[in-house]
Amino acid sequence: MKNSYSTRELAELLSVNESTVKRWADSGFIECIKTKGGHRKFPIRSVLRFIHENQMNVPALSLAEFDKKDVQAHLSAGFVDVLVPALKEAALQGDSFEVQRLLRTGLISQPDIIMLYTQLLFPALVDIGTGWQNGTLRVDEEHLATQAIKSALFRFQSEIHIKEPNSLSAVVSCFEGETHDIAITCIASYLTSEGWKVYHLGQDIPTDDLSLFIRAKKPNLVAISASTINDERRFVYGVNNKIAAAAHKAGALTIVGGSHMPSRFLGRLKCDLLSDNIADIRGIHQKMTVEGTRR
Ligand code: B12
Repeated sequence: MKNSYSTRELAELLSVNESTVKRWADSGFIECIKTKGGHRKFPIRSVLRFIHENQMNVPALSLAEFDKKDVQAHLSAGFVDVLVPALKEAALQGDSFEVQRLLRTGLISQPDIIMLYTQLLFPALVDIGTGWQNGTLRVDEEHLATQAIKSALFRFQSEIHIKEPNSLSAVVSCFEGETHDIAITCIASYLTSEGWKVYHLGQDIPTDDLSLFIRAKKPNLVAISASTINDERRFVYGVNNKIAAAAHKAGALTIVGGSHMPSRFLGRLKCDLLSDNIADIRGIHQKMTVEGTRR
């Protein structure tokens, strides 16, 4: 994949006239830089954002570097799972730039961010976790892979199209003691792209501090992640009496997610939704934006 495109190259890539590309650039639809000689240059980041924003299908861009015909066919049909082995391998090598490149390649075939993370990133993580569990991967190898993925996700965010602010805000956080924060990082990525103001607090936030934060920011949504819960009583008490209470006072919806969350805690948590799938956030977003426009 190239780092930048000239006007002619971009016109060819998008199958439009050069004059169309120039018009888009001059109207600010697509970001470009001017060279000393006055020529327009389109950095790959701007090109990707433009394609994503306009939901364009540009198979040539994602497929260029994959020789194998079957991989190309899968990608052009939007099946990004063919990239999972490559992403896992790049993560295990600690190559966060390659992980980012694969996410970018995936985004072109699968512009739905939640689907992209679910089909491409999560299977690689689950595989890595299984390797650690059955002893084929050491802890240092697993940590290197996780760090590569987190760094890649951080940089990848700047390549995603961000919609206009929608005046909704969310606090996303791990429960006290929880260090698995990739799910909420992906949730933060999705909500940010949909125009939300997101306060992403990350791992292991003390319950009292989280409650104070919610009271101070008065968000519309509080999304908590908890998968490794050692003390169930403390968890239920913290969610019900501190977090959900603070969210309720702020008028926010509360969603608590994590592996086996619905089956393990159904009927025990005073929250609006228990979930084991980040795709549920899409439903919440749609519901809240529809309600917002009705008001
Ligand atoms: C990376 C990783 C780590 C990293 C985390 C780094 C980080 N910054 O996230 C490190 C190395 C720190 C780590 C530590 C540990 N880990 Co770990 N880890 C993993 C691994 C490989 C990937 C986790 C991940 O990101 N998965 C992908 C995400 C998307 O999955 P997820 O978090 O479960 O989210 C899904 C749902 O739960 C849900 N969801 C989660 N949160 C939310 C929130 C909302 C609002 C919603 C809507 C949905 C939602 O949506 C997602 C699916 O769509 C998994 C393997 C696996 N199978 O996942 C093990 C895994 C989760 N870890 C495990 C364990 C045991 C541990 C440790 C206890 C190990 C130890 N002995 O120290 C510690 C726990 C520390 C703690 N208290 O938190 C076990 C958990 C088993 C269990 N359920 O009890 C797993 C499954 C590995 C295994 N196969 O045994 N881990």
